[in-house]
Amino acid sequence: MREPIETKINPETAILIGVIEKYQDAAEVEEYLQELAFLVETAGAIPRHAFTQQLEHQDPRTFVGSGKLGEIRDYVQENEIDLVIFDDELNPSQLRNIERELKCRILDRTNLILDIFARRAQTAHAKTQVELAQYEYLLPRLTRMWTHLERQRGGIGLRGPGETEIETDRRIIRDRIAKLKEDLKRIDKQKAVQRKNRGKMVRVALVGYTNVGKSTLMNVLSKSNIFAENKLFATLDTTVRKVVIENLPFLLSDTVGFIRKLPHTLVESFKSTLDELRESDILLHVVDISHSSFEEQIGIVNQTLQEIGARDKPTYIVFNKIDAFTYIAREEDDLSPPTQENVSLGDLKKTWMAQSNGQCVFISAKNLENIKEIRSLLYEKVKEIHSKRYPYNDYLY
Ligand SMILES: Nc1nc2c(ncn2[C@@H]2O[C@H](COP(=O)(O)OP(=O)(O)OP(=O)(O)O)[C@@H](O)[C@H]2O)c(=O)[nH]1
Ligand SMILES: [Mg+2]
Repeated sequence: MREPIETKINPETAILIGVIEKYQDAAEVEEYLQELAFLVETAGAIPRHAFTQQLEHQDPRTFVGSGKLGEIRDYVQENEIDLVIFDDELNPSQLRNIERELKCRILDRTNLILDIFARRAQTAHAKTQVELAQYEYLLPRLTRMWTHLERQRGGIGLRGPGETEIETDRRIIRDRIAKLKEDLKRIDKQKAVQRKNRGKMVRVALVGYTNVGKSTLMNVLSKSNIFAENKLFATLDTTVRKVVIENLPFLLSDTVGFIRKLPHTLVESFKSTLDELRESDILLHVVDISHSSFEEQIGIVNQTLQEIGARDKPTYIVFNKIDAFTYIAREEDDLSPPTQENVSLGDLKKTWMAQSNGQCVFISAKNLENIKEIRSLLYEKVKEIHSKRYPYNDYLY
């Protein structure tokens, strides 16, 4: 039931919608919408405008209030917008109500992330995982009317499973989900065997928010050539490389990046990709220190690690992109309290070094700064585990 995908010549235009809830400040939501705009660009559309509304809570019927929705509808019509994208997961009835009102294609954050994953998936494994997540998302939302027409032309959110005759589709989709789950079980088993065959070598995994430079660092450390670019979710499949520092061999893996509100269906179906993290001995948590909300990103990664049961591993933070770090120095006579953007790299180093007992590094994977430091941290930590695991094998180092 998959239809061929047509590539459109003109990129689609999109507007973004966010709600500022009582406990949030506007700057935070602004930041979120910037991230959503980056996701939209990664998916191949052009973000034209963002609408926000301050509300006590998201509207249970239409996400934003009805006045705002009218405003959005006028904008969509006047500017011939193709897509309206909401910065949160909409439930099936919200989706229907909003579609009825706006009469154009609606995507939510989950759908958008699923679409990007679908484009990025290269291997049969990743494709199966994404397809499963897409069907799981689609099943309760099958009553949508717009996608049906628009699918014929292709476009964001329409790749992968589509909607045909709704009732028969439900059954077909349920069968398909069952089949994909079986396929995944089989692949998972193969993967588990592969991982077992790697023996007892110490395993280190790179984790972190998307686009922080994990693959770039992997390339530096393992002298390989993994795809890295300034887009979200450049990596979907785990890559494992053998790395040797001095005489000490270990396995290094590069994994899928995390993001705020990573769709639950994706986390579920990426279980075996995430097993790589669960089964590693050491995690290197890569952070983009040049990003204005890097601290929040650290929190999101830690929370995701917790959810997948990999929070108890020895974890070392690698602050990357120090070359791109900027801050606003304060005037000496400025007595207002310093904000986060007034903190210098030196101060950040002091804080984090103290907090982590000196067990973190500050590097630029791009400019090859402080690579020696990260290699010696790795050497020291891998050696500790290696010597426990192979107590008689001390000639290695
Ligand atoms: N300025 C600067 N840019 C960097 C550095 N390291 C990586 N980048 C850039 O950051 C972008 C993302 O790098 P990737 O290595 O693909 O990041 P990733 O964490 O693997 O991203 P995903 O696989 O999408 O989760 C690329 O454009 C890199 O060139 C660095 O030290 N400094
Ligand atoms: Mg990557």
